Amino acid sequence: MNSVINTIAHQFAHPGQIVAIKPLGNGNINDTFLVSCAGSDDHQFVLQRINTKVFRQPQWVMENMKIVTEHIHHKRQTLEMTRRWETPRVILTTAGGDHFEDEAGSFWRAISFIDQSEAIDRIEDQAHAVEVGFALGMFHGLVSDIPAASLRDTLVGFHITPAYLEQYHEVLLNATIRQTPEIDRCLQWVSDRTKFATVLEDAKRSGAVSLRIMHGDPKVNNVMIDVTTQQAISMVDLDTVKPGLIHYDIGDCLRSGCNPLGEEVEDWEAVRFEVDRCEGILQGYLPQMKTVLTPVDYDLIYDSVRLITFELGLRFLTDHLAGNQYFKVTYPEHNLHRAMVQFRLMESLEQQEKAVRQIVESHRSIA
Ligand code: GN1
Ligand code: MG
Repeated sequence: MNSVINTIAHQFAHPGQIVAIKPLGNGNINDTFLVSCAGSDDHQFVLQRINTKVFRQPQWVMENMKIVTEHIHHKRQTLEMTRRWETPRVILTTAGGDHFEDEAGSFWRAISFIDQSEAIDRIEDQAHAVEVGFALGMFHGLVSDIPAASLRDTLVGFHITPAYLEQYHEVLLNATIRQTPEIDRCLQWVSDRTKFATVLEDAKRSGAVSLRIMHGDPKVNNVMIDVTTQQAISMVDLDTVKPGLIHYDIGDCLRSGCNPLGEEVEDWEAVRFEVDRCEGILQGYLPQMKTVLTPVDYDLIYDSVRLITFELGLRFLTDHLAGNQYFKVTYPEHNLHRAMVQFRLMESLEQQEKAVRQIVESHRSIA
């Protein structure tokens, strides 16, 4: 066990002797560890080092997280539910703080691990798709009565596609770009869609849609699945919970869930947007949001998936061109390949626009 991390884990009020610490998940931004303790039912917790180059005000991340988890916790108790639903809780330090700052200035915090659950990277079957959609609907429903203005903007510009486009243009002006067929293809993918990039922000400006609380990162492996029942029991990774358009969340959940090959696949040309998965996710999501969603929200679902897929491709591409400053990489072209996977997924979605719109329509008529 790494002794530095072990010392840090001991700063948090843990329930028993710490017996193991292992890296957890494959996050692109923060460093995450699973800490196991002996002699207690609450035997595991999640320890994270927040990337403060990305989250400039990490204490705001904690503030938002506490408001949201406490709200969900109380509201959950008032709901008559026959199935399990859990919320991660912030674990305080032994001194009573919500984080620990080490000598190097790193910002550490701990949250509870959802017992008897697993995070699955890709959707395995239709039932799993429905569960992933259910989880996002449950989350959005539970936070729908928190006024957007009561949370901080912890990551300015996060999920505002035109802002990413501006950054991209700035990087293009300043970077020396090696023209390869792959880069050329990416540049083309972007330039063909610059007008489209404003679709959600235009809708916000015109008042057609408004700010709510968004999760910010509702990808498949942020939905915890009960190991016994295989039902979704929690939405985790609440770092990006902040005021925003939930359309980006709906889009992101579909972007992640309908790409069976995953974000890291090498053969980007094989990437497809899977319409059946989209049907499953919406079947899990929409019925729970019946009373929250407006007709305009339904109108924007197809565009939202297309937009967030474009946006993530653009973010990976920009980071590649800027020298990999934001997302963790394991080789120099990593972000370029990730960008190509997203752009190819977007293209595949575009080819199936009609089918996706039809699925949305069929649910709108039920609602
Ligand atoms: C980042 O670190 P992780 O994997 O939880 C990113 C998301 C992207 C995701 C793509 C704060 O999330 O926006 O969708 O990578 N988070 C941030 O895998 O930028
Ligand atoms: Mg995340």
